Amino acid sequence: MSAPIKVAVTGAAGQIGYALLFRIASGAMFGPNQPVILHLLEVPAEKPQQALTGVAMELDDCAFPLLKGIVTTGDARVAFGDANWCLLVGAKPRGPGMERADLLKDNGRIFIEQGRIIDEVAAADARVAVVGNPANTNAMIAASQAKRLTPDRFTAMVRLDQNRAQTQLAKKAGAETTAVKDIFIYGNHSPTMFPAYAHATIGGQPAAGVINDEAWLQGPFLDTVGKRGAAIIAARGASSAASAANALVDHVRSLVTPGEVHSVAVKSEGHYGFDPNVWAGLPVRTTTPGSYEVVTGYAMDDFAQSRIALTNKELVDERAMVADML
Ligand code: NAX
Repeated sequence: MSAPIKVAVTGAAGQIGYALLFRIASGAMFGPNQPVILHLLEVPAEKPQQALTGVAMELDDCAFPLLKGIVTTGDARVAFGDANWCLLVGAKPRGPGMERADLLKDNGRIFIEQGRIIDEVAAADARVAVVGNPANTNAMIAASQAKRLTPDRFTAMVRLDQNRAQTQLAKKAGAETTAVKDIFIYGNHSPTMFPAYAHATIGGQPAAGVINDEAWLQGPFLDTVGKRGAAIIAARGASSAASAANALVDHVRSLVTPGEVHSVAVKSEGHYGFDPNVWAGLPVRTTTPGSYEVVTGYAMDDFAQSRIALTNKELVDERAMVADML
C-alpha cells in the first residue's frame, strides 16, 4: 500500500461533487492500492459549508478502506495545501440573461485566485484538472498564474464528450461500447467541439466504413455529442452530474496510467492548427503517471480542418475576452 495522496476537490457540495467524492474514496480514480486524503473546498458561506459537513458525514459512513482523512474548508489555501491533485469542479453557473463574456470574467476571477494559490501551496508534483465551465479557458487562466508549476500540469476535461461520442458510435453500429476505439475530441468543451470520427474504429475496422453514413456522421452525430449537455438539462431539469463525475474519474485514471491514449484539453503547441496558448481538446498518450505527450500525425481532411478552425476560433475569442485579467 502506498502513502496517501491528497486530493483537493472544489465545489465539493455541488451535484458533481456528490457523484464524484464517493468514487474517489472507493479507489475508482487512483486504483485499489492508493489511499487518499480528501481536501474539500466550498464557498465560505453557512449553507454550502453545512452541506459540505453533511457530505463528509456520508463519506465517513461508507467506512472506505482507502479514505485516510477528510478536510472540509472554505479556505483555498487549506484545500490546496500539499495537494497532489487539484480537481477544480466549483464554478459560478450562468445565470438568466447573463452574457458569456460575464460568465468568463466571473469565473476568471475564481480561477486566477485558485491558480495562484495552487502554485504557491500545492505539492511539488501537483496536477490540476478543471471541470468548471468554461473549462478550457478556466484551465488556461489558472495556468497563467503559475510560476512554479508548468502549463502541462493544468488540464481541462473533455472526457465526457469522448465518452458520449463513443456511445453514439456504438449505438449506431449496433456494437458494444468497448468495440469503439480511438474517438478523440478536438477543441473546446462546447457545442463547437469536434469528435474526429474519421480516426475511430469499431471492431478494428474504420468507424466511417462500418457506419457507412457520412451524412449522419457530419450531422446528427456531431449535433448529438455537441449538444448533449443541453439535452440532459431539458430532460432531467438539471445538468449532467453523475456522467460528468464518471468522466473525471476516467480523465484522471487515464492520466495516471502510462500508455493510455485519451482526450484531454491541454495547452496547444500549435498541433492540428490550434492557436498556441489556448487549451484545446487533443488526443494525448500518458507517458508516466500524471505526464503525457500529444499524439500528433492524425490526418485531417477539409471537413475536419474546417471544424477545428471553428472551435479554435471560439477558444481564441474566449481568451481575448479575459486577456485584460491575465
Ligand atoms: P453545482 O452548482 O451543483 O455545484 C457547484 C459548486 O461549486 C457549488 O456548491 C458552489 O457553491 C461551488 N463553488 C462555486 N464557486 C466556488 C469557489 N470559488 N470555490 C469553491 N467552490 C465553489 O454545479 P455542478 O453541476 O456540480 O457543476 C460544476 C461545474 O461543472 C459547472 O461549472 C458546470 O458547468 C461544469 N460542468 C462541466 C462539464 C465538463 O464536461 N467539463 C460537464 C458537466 C458540468 O456541466
